[in-house]
Amino acid sequence: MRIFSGIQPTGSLHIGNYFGAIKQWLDLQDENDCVFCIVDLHAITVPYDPEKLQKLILEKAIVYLAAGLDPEKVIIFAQSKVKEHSELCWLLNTVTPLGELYRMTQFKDKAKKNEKAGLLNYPVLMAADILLYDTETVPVGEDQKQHVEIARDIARKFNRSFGETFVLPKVKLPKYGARVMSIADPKKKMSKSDPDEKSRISLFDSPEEIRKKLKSAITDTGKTIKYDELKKPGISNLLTIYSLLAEKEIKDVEKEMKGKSYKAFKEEVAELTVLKLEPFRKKRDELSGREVYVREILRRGEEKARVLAESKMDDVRKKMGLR
Ligand code: AQP
Repeated sequence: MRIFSGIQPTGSLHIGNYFGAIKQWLDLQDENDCVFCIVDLHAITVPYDPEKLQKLILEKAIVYLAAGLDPEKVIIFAQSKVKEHSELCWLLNTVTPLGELYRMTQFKDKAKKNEKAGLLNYPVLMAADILLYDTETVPVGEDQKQHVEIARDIARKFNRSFGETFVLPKVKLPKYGARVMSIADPKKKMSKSDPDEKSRISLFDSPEEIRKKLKSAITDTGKTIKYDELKKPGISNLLTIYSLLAEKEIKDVEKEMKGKSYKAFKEEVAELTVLKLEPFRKKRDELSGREVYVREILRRGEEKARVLAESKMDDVRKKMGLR
């Protein structure tokens, strides 16, 4: 199966990105043809610092490798290096109804602060990323489900107008962890752009930072450690995080934590998080000193991706009467 997914080189990756996206990628990399992109063209749809962009791209490549993606098995590259993404985005714009773009939840949220055409177009570029590689499956977190669905609609519309060209992609969400919530406000999803640093656990937070953030995690006025998203969103989120890290069912974690105070439970979550994130930190430190090697992986990935993208675009241009 062809798999495609990506992460924006914005901010530092958190455990939500890991459980929503990267963990699924690790499970898929052995048996499938995987293309994992660092979507820098998406990252520039919100205000950003051009001076820092290349550094952030390299950092994300390091995260992919530190998490365990094997560059011998998967293609890793930066989106802007393969020009076909932008070209296909433009062509897909010609079949995409504007009304559907205005309905996208992420656009509505982000446009409050920054209403730009690039932000409205974000899902069309994402459709181009996915359709360019004949992708069958897109493993992402829940917030991206709507964007994969619109990519499928765009593919259908294009095929209807110009003849069978694109595979219709399907979204793949993890069974648990598709929407890890903020630990400072468990009604919002954990996000790298949240200005409150205490809202997320980043993959490379130090043990002290992890302990401090979890100590101040929002719970409720009750006493029982029980999963109930509506009445106990904070505790439910912490139970989810613990169960994902421990690879245990939530009901088993509830039993294990029965009778403990919220304070003691938060300490347990913190210690397990420190333990489980330690290998990431070690691998990242090791890879940070091997910049040339990481750049070479991106370069090789880019070459492989370009071969696939060029061949697809030949077909698309022909179908559209552009050659
Ligand atoms: N809280 C989350 N729980 C589960 N999955 C999540 N993802 C993001 N947040 C959570 C998934 O991570 C992948 C990469 O996300 P992205 O870089 O495209 O940006 P995003 O979805 O917008 O993630 P952030 O962290 O909220 O970044 P900002 O703040 O920059 O917008 C996607 O598969 C996403 O579903």
